[in-house]
Amino acid sequence: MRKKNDFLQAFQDSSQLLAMLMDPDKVDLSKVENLVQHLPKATTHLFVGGSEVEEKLTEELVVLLKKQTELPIIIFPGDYTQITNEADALLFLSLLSGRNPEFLIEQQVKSVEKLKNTSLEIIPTAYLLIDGGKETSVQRVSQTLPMAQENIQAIVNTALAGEYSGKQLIYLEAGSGASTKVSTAVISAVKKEVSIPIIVGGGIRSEKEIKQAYQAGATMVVVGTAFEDNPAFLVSNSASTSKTVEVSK
Ligand code: 1GP
Repeated sequence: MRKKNDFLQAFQDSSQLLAMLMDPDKVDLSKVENLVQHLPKATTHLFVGGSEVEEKLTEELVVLLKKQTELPIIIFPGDYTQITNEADALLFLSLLSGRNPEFLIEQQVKSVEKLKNTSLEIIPTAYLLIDGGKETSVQRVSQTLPMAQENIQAIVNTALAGEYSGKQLIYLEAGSGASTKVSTAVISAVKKEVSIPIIVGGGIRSEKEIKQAYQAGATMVVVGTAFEDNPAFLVSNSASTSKTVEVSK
């Protein structure tokens, strides 16, 4: 039995969702409890996934997280092997910014055997890689080029093509560790034209940047690297006395 639309519903119920992204390849499983204890208070969801993750690691992390938190866990897969029924929902991504059939449709076809009897809520998601100022792992693994931030019309048209194809969410991705995040100009231009909710991630490191993304039109912001480096990053932005928490490998 597939789950009801709790994840999508969250986008109707709130205009400011915040997901912390955990890459199973980077998280030290023995420190998950500590990691969960230091989640920013505003966190509404956990994303689990990475560009290249050894099979089974995702499931192990999800199972551990489930023991520590009731936050919904969403699979944000770099490839179909990361899909696990232990999570609550799956971003069913199509990399619409690129022209590599492997990430437009082939990975989706490969995932079908895992999904036929799944309990995961499956969310068709238009995934757009936007230039983050440096080569990111999404670019390297997908062998596609990001869209230029200046090419706003092409980004908007690609997002609209996603909406017209039935995607339920638009994900504007600058890439993990991006030096330039998706600009507010890009977010607001997409927001103006599309009617489905927008997720923004890549290179976002502070509360100020999270707020800017919401103000521009993102309904959900995803933070990975800043949280990996220091789970107390949101606190440390406002209180210089907070301690760094060691959690990664
Ligand atoms: C989620 O890939 C991003 O969309 C995460 O990026 O690691 O830079 O936060 P960061």
